[in-house]
Amino acid sequence: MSWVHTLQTELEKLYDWLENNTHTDKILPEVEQLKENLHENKTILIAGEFNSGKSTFINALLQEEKLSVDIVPATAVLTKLTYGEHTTLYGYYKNGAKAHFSIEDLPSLSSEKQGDLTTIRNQLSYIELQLPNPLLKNLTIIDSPGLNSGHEHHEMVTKTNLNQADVAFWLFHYQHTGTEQETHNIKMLQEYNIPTYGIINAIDLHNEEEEELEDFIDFNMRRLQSFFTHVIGVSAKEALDAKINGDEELLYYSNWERIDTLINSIINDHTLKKESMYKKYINLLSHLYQELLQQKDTLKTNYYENIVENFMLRDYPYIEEFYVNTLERKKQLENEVHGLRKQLPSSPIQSYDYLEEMYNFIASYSRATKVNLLYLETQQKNLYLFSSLLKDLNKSIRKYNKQMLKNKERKKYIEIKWNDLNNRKWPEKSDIKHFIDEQLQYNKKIGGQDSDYERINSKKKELRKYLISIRENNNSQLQKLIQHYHNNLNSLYYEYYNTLASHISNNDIHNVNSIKNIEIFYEDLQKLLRILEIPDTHIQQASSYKKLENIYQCINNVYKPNSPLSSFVKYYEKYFNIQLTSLSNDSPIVEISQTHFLETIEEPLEKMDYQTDELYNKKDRIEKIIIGSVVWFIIISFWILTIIMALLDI
Ligand SMILES: Nc1nc2c(ncn2[C@@H]2O[C@H](COP(=O)(O)OP(=O)(O)OP(=O)(O)O)[C@@H](O)[C@H]2O)c(=O)[nH]1
Ligand SMILES: [Mg+2]
Repeated sequence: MSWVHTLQTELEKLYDWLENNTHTDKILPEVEQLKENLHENKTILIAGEFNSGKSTFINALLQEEKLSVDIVPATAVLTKLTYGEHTTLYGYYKNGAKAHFSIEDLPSLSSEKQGDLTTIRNQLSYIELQLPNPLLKNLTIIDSPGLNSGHEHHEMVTKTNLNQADVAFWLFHYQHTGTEQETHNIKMLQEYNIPTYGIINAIDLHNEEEEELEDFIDFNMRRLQSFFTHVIGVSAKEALDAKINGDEELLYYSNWERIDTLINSIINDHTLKKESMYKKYINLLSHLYQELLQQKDTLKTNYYENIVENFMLRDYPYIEEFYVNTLERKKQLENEVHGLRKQLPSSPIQSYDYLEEMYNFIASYSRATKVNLLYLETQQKNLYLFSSLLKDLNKSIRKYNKQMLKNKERKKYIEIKWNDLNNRKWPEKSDIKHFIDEQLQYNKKIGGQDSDYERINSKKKELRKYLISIRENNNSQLQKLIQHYHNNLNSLYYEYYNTLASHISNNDIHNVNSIKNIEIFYEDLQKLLRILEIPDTHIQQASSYKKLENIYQCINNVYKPNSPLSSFVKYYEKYFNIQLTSLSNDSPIVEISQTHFLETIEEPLEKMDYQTDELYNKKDRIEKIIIGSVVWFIIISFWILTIIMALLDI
């Protein structure tokens, strides 16, 4: 994996971390910038005090006069020169927006001139000038506003964009090299760890008769050796002229050859970009460290350590005991409620005994709780009355059933008789008459049974109403009992929370949230170190990484798992998470079955209606046939007798 890829992945991870992290996202733009830089050309920053010839120097590098040059502070905006097929101008606003500008706007955008674009210029972070210049294919050049121009925003612009550079040239003006202010600014550049070359410009102004140029350079070299390993004297102005006009001699005097060599060696240096990117990354870590250090201080770990220590010694033992007791009482109350709820009938009421049992169950609570005494009294009367009504009714049913049994037997007897009469060829009239009498008597008896049956049924209805009211009394009393325990449970919670609050809020409940912040910070740091654990010694040996590790260690000492702080948060969560059990008040709907209380009632019998007229008709028909047959027999016999007597001639 190439270092570019490795660093890219790391930066992305870091970016995500910063985005999700609650403590800081301040350096997010820096990470973004670095991600962009990673894929850009090597970048050379041309810095120096105002008027030292920076823009002229860049023009000489480009061999064309592209940038504004002036005797008064000219460059007002950091100008980034990159390669492009066509000359194009972009402006990057401080808020991150990017805009395209016409190339004609370059002078008024980049230099300190009053005009229409002044307001826009003040909003810009930097501008990018794309040029089809071959040098820019390999190198990006940044022209910066002079650092002591008197315009404070020039310095700001330069400082905020320093991290874009991989290497820097510090341009001194021949006539004032290494003033106090200048050395201060050079030091600032070096804080960014950017390799910097010292260039003394405008050596054309040197008077060889006064001092050898080489001696002058050597002198300054020694003076500035703490800052630069190389100090080169050049004349940018002469070099530019020479290049534009093809003047070899002038080019020689401008000493520009040294610059060309230096630029080539920078272009060909294959480790420069990597070194520079890692340095920037380490710088970024150092900024992150500063940020996190500040955050760590706001967490006031020592303060909370003391609070927790006090809590653990003074309040914790009491609260823990109270907590355990409350849990125990809660369980008892819940069991009671559970028991009561189980008593709510959920299946058909099976027997009178059941009602009595339920009454006794409720009554058993009378001592412990506020069972309504009026309920007990009324319910007892109700039960007594119900039981006597039930007895009476059952007695009537038995009597009715007994009568029913007799009637049924009678019915069977009459039916047999009827069949018998029907089967007879010659039923006696007296028998038929007798049958009619018996049937009449039977029907008379049955008429009384119908009214008995109705009476029993209406009594049954009454009893059912009674049963419902008893059941409802019981249920509502049970509900009251459940409510009573429910209230007890609620007051238990009140008591518990009040006691808890009085103990914990003395130390301030908000502390817990603050301690949770320490926890979050601790976990975030843990994640961060894991992200930074890349197998690159560049990072792990960097002091900024070590410093980050130190912050982690500091927090770890206070907030590791099972430390008093982390235990405090856990206890807090345990104590405050006893849940209120919600008890529903609805009772199951109960079917009331009567059959189990009462004797079975026989259905009343139908009246008998045998048609006896038929029997009489049958008897008449048979009599007529017999009489007819006898008459005919006599006639025929008489007739035959007459014939015989005539034949015999008697
Ligand atoms: N004699 C001489 N004059 C130079 C040289 N280089 C630049 N100058 C002049 O110095 C003045 C300032 O040059 P610039 O290139 O604008 O200087 P700068 O550092 O970009 O200035 P700011 O953008 O204002 O910070 C101009 O008048 C240039 O002509 C040089 O090598 N010799
Ligand atoms: Mg300039």
